[in-house]
Amino acid sequence: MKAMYPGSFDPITYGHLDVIHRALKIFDELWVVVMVNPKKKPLLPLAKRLELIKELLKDEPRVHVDSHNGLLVDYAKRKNIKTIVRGLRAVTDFQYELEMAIANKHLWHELETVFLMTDEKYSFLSSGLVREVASMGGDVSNWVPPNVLRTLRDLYGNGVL
Ligand code: COD
Repeated sequence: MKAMYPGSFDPITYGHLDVIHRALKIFDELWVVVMVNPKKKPLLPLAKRLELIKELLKDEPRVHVDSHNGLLVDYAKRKNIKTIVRGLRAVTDFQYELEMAIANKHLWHELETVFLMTDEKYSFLSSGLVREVASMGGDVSNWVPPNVLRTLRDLYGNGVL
């Protein structure tokens, strides 16, 4: 069975990677899709986010990394993927995730959203936190993989290492 894990991944964190590896225990194939989120102005360009994720998942033949500009359901329909994987960290995620899941279901009734609980050790971790701490020179090396760290270092200087 195939599933899709959509997100902004700006940048990808160990929290995202944990969701991906756990999703692979449930699904045979996973499409990790970097979406253009009209509500968010990204730190990293789409091409960079894609490159980082492809690098990280290059040895995982069951993962396909792609991008999409437009409605999530249009991508899902085109690829005939009927399951979306999302991560849940805290109650603060719930309202947003619920709205998205219901809206997507309205747009394509065959679509189901499956939620994976965050691993306890990543429950505080978000791309936004990484961006904020890195931009102020804080150490994010426990939160993002080395290729992301290098990208942030190039952007903000050596303080993040
Ligand atoms: N532990 C577990 N899960 C995590 C963690 C963590 N530490 N960090 C993030 N996650 C989860 C998030 O909860 C989310 O489920 C997923 O990983 C991706 O997170 P982000 O922040 O990278 O991505 P989002 O939330 O910005 O993605 C939103 C979309 C881009 C998917 C959405 O805006 C979208 O679908 N846009 C396309 C247009 C569209 O179809 N809109 C209508 C939707 S109803």
